[in-house]
Amino acid sequence: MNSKSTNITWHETGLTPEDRAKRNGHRGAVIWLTGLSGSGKSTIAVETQARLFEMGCQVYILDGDNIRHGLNKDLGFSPEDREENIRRIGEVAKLFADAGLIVLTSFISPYRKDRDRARTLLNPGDFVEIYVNAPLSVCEERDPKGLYQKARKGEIPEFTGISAPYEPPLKPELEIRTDRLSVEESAEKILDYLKQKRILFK
Ligand code: ADX
Repeated sequence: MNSKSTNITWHETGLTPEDRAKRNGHRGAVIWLTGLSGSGKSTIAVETQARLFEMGCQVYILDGDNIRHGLNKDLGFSPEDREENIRRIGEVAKLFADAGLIVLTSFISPYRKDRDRARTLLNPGDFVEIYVNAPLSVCEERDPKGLYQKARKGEIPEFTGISAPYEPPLKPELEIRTDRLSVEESAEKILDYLKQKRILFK
């Protein structure tokens, strides 16, 4: 989206990311979970958040269904609306990361270009794309909200995986096969990555 405002300047605010990281024991970062509905994004986000919180980290979840009740309640599921959904979430996640938090985002985010754009908002290394991958048949079998069944009956138009596309990441930092790993193992994999990359260093 082009900027409408002119005559605006950027103000430094006196605290650096390093100041915050030193106090928190971790850098601010965006952990971007992408995958089909029912792939396990929210479940993994909740488990990972609990583990990080337990360790004393500043952590927060931005979740598709929740954000669509508020900030993004004016958006539907057309490609344009999904693009705007992800654009706003990218910006919000960036602000939270600037504030020093580890942000877990849980959105289908089906389009590669939209995820790539969110990545450009962060410093290299501070955006961790995680492909939460379970075969469509498994997601459909789980169908936690009964939406696949509705989509198959034609009651939900443009449903991801059924009548709207999902573009898997080409080079995600991590891939988690939720049909093979438990929720605990999945969260462990994320924590290991954060330690290995020194996002988490306490
Ligand atoms: S995204 O594609 O724009 O990233 P988002 O993650 O915010 O989607 O929202 C997805 C959630 O909205 C799904 O988990 C599901 O509960 C609900 N939903 C409702 N309609 C659709 C649809 N047409 N396609 C996908 N998800 C839908």
